[in-house]
Amino acid sequence: MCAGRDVVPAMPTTLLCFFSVAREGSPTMCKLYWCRGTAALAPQLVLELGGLPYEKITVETRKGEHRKAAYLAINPKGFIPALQTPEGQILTEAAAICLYLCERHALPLAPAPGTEARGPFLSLLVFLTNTLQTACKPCDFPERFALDPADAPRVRAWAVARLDDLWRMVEDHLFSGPGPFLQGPEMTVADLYLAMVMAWHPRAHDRLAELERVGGCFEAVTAEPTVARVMRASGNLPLG
Ligand SMILES: N[C@@H](CCC(=O)N[C@@H](CS)C(=O)NCC(=O)O)C(=O)O
Repeated sequence: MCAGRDVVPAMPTTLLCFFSVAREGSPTMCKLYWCRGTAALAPQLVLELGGLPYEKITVETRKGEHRKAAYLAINPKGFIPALQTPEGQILTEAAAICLYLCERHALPLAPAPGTEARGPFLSLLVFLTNTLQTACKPCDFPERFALDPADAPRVRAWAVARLDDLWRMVEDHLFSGPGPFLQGPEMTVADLYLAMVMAWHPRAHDRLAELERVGGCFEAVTAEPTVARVMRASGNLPLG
């Protein structure tokens, strides 16, 4: 069940804007199944930075709408986000949706296949989604990872410590080039991912202050006006 629908017009951006503008209801428009504070933010940022018109369909996880039949018919895994392409295909997995949009619309938010930067970019993005993003869940829902509900606080403490180790790994090993972004002066989907996942950190302020390169990257990503607007609107900025 979708709580709300709004059609998001193509946004002019300081960075990119290559697309023919589709009208409301146009068959060229994607649908993004979205909820505030979720991994839907990354594909939303790609859509917005690309100036792509899309229909945003809100699925309220707090009301359990992601587990109801209407949404399970879209994504049987019951996770947000999902993207319906203009042809009607349903895509899931936030990072895959981001890559799909970049490829389909030749967005300069990812090094092109065949370039030297492409392999390291894929390694970064898969680490961020597969390891860092996944490590956030036991911080947010420790009870799901505890056999005994009484253990949830200890599971959470362990999960936050693990998250901190992973962020230290990003700081010490994953940046290449002069910054401010992970691969140098060009912002990619991996940087959007870094900002999204950091914004979920229960002690983001502290981490950003102590991790110089991560902090610089977060600042550069969120200084981009389209990113700042979207993150503010979805409650990811200012950091809590
Ligand atoms: N691997 C999936 C994970 C998606 C995911 O876990 N989404 C969360 C919101 S960030 C969700 O739907 N949570 C609902 C739940 O776990 O019940 C992706 O990256 O798209």
